[in-house]
Amino acid sequence: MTSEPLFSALASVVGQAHILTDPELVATYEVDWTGRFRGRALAVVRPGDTAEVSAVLRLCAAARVAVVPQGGNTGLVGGGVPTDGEVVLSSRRLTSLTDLDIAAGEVTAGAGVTLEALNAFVRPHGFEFGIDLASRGSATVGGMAATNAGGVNVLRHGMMRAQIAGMEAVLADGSVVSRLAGVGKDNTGYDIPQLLTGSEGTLAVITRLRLRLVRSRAYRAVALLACDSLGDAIAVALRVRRDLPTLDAAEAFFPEGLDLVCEHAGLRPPFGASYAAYLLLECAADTDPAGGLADALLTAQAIRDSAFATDTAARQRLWAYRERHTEAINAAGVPQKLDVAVPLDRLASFVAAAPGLVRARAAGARTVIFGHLAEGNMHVNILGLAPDDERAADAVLRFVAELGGSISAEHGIGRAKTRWLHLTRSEADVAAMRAIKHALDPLGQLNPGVIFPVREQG
Ligand code: 2HG
Ligand code: ZN
Repeated sequence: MTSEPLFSALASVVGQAHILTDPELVATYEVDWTGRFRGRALAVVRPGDTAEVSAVLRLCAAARVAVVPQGGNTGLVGGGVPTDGEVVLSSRRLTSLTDLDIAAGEVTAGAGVTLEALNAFVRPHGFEFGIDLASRGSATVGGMAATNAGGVNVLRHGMMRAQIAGMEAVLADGSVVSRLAGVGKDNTGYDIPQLLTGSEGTLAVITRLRLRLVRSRAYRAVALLACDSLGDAIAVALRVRRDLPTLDAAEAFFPEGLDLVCEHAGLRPPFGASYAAYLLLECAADTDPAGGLADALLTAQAIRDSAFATDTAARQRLWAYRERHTEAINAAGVPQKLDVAVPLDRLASFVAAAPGLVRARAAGARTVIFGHLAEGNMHVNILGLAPDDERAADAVLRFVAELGGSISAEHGIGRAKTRWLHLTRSEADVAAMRAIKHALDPLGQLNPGVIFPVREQG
């Protein structure tokens, strides 16, 4: 059947300029940031407000064409790209920023507002957003809510879920659910915004968010520390966390990743020698936290070398060693990305064992690990594998499950991890999730193949 009637109905809703079918224009929406997940979209539709999103979903449901919601397309598990013939619903035009409430520290943002744009809007008023991540220039708040994004400040402010005071979203049949009106307490039944947070576009299309903000801190201090083992780095991080409520970030990386970053970005290594583990700490406060951070580290004998920074440029130079891992890895090849968490007391053994598990299944593969130490969340990136060779991934994820961890700590299940969902979610859990999916999207219109394998959907 021809798609022309659907295209012209969609064009009459969003305007001809905002339905893209030209393969050249559609191409960037069809592939994810890593280059691993690619598909074919029937069209890309860019609605300009909630009413248009609703009309688009109604038309697609009537035509039985599935819809893939997409924000900044910075996801890493293939959850925002089409497979074969879906309509991509892009949130890029949903960029309203309204109702900044200085007293409550809240703002209402369209789903397509980027993290950078949100911060630019609220910073002049003394606020910032509690989540920060390297893709801040492109990642949208709608995508961050749909995936319950984490980032580098989770230890202080929690994940995206904790920043959401309200939400407006459109269900698969076009109906609009909304809890944006800001009362601080509201126990009137199921909390739909929280249900939709982390649902990866499978239950609804998020259109607007009521977001909690945090107060900007005037001073920041960063320390990059070299340690002889991850165990030492964990001990230092836990101690600083206990002593300094100003601690904002505690990130870890290792020599393999540091070498790759330095080579890719043309950076000089931070220290004269190479060490087994690196720990990056950042404190933020209303008064200069540098002295307190240095004092807290003075007695930590496990630190072999250190670099400190307070001004913005010097802090960014230290952060670059951590933040540029993702791009450096991608420049080296198309990675398989495992985003896992294990209990902190098992983290060092996990990191020690993971590269061996990979090598045993793929002798030439290269494993690069880095991540968010406080949550035991490590990004295990495997380079040098054939795209469909998932034996190494399988071994690592099974090991994570044995250790009592999570097979996806922050990026989500997407299309990449559906076959392993059962490792850490029980049959009853998955059945309950399917029942929710079926109740809200009985035709399986939204993001088929994400979270649940496609055939078992609904
Ligand atoms: C980060 O922590 C992101 O920088 C990306 O979650 C992780 O590239 C990755 O594997
Ligand atoms: Zn991360």
